[in-house]
Amino acid sequence: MATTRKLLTLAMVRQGENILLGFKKKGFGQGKWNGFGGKVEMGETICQATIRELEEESGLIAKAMDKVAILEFEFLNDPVILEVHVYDIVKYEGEPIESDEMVPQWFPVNDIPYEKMWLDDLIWYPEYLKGSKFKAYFLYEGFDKILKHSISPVQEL
Ligand code: 6OG
Repeated sequence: MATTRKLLTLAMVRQGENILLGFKKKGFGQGKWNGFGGKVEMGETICQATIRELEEESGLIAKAMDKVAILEFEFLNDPVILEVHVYDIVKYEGEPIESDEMVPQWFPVNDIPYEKMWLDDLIWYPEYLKGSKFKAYFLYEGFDKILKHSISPVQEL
């Protein structure tokens, strides 16, 4: 089966012991808490898409960011591979505001609502929270079961 790749972004906003998550009101991942992001559009760099999506979904304007991970998602019997570029937002301006897509809320890092998040988050968030850089791969069957995964630390992304 020929595969196609879709490039997506995911912005993580952390302030000390708290992390900002958005409750997805519609679209892919509806009903789940997640970081802020979406598809990279034609003519746009991954960085530009990360900044645009963060502002559209949370109202925050990224001023400095650091790429921390590349996540690859494959779904059984689906030729589309999602390649998600994850950025830690090191500096930003503005205050979180609700958008059409997301309701932002701060959570203590030791009380992340994993039961209402993608299953993969339980696997890679601890690495992110430790400050590691990594690449990870997940094979899903449907949206609620991970058949296979791997995660490996990297020096640079
Ligand atoms: P739109 O399609 O709404 O962007 N995303 C995932 N995030 C996590 N944590 N796990 C997954 O497992 C994900 N699949 C996609 C990428 C979708 C947003 O959701 C992220 C984007 O930030 C399957 O434009």
